[in-house]
Amino acid sequence: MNPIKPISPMNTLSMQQIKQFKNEITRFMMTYKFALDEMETRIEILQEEFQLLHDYNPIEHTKSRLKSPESIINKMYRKNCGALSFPNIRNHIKDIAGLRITCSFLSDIYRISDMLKKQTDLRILEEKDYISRPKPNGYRSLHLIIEVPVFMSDRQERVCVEVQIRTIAMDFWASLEHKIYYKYNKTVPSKLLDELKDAAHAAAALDKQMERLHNEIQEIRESEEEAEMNRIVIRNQEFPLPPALLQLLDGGTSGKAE
Ligand code: 0O2
Repeated sequence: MNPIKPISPMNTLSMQQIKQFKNEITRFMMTYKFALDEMETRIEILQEEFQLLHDYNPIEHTKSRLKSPESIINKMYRKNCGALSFPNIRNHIKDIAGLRITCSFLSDIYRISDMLKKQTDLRILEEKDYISRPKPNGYRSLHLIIEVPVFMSDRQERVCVEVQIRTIAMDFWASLEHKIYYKYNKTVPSKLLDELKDAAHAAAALDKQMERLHNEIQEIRESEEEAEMNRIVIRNQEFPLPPALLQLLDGGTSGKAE
């Protein structure tokens, strides 16, 4: 693709040039939209499969966004990325397509990340674990930069998507912090910064506590299921299954504790 020409005043560009430029940007952004669609479908499949097999959905909600051309250009300047060409933008800006996955529990974050890592046609280019190592301001999340294959009518492209995986508590904190950061135009009073740090610690403690409760509930559920396997209930009357009958079912393995 051609380098993006320095932008001259609009009235010096012909309609034809503007049209062509618009067309190129649309084609460029389109591949990122397709990559996001692809990732969202994969996440929906994982979600549905998990619900069917385990009667549990590890994902609370997902949200995707495409970075605006304006913020892409600003980031190119901010990071001193050199020429404003499409290949250069593609090389330097890895979060043009962003997908945020919000989970209920900490363990779900790593479970989802592992499921994505097992998909052999996805390439994990980068992983930042801000959960095991939170940012100094308290920010926590797991970030993956994933290269996704996108098949179009005349070509295949590998397109980067930034996937952020976090719990509801992490998301709550991050969206508030984001609002405060922009409200104060990035110069937040130190008292507020300290309070935000405290809130981040509280959110982390809540995540740990919820995880512990979740595990306890799972254990209770599993032991109830185990007990259910060995009895039948008819008209509120309980009949334990005779061991001899259980042995008949599959060569004597069913009913035995694993
Ligand atoms: P937006 O609008 O959410 O996309 P870089 O992406 O190169 O600027 P870095 O360090 O390479 O920075 O990327 P990193 O640390 O993986 O962070 C990228 C994204 O994570 C940010 O995107 C935010 O969405 C989120 N993030 C990172 N740190 C913080 C934080 O301290 N607070 C909050 N609320 N979010 C954070 P953008 O492009 O900044 O914004």
